[in-house]
Amino acid sequence: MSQPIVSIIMGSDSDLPVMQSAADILKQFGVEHELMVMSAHRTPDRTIEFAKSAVGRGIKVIICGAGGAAHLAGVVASSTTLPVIGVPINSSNSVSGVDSLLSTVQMPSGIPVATVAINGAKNAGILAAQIIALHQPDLQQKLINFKQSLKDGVQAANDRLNR
Ligand code: RP5
Repeated sequence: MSQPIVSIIMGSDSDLPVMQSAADILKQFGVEHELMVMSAHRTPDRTIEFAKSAVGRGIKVIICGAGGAAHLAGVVASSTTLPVIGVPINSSNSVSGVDSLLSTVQMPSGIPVATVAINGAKNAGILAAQIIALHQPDLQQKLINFKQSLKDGVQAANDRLNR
């Protein structure tokens, strides 16, 4: 297996059904990634250590998913200069995910987290790929093809409606 350049981390393995979508789309684009469970609350030292060592391990983008009082993305962003993408998760103990959304998106000035929609792990993966593609023309082409497929899907829907 090659060196991962995107880390996908989540607060609990109960977040995996949502976060798997980020891994799936990165796999589709051929972007090497790793999946890990760590928690801002249950394993705070491990989380800070992960964030501090990510650049040195060759990671380029970090995707963080968490539910409830979702502090994982913010804590990671506090300890790295890498782009951090936050996925608010509607977990079983969550208030429809709005608690996670606000906990992830409402960061203090100076410590940004690029927050996607509640359970928006697929978009997090796409955004990570778009960041990586800034320096990878072959990946850029895959993203162009992907966006074209979305456009084609809309055209196909219109063709079906007017058949
Ligand atoms: C959060 O609490 C996790 O990210 C998860 O979304 C939620 C519930 O975790 P578990 O109790 O299922 O481990 O920290």
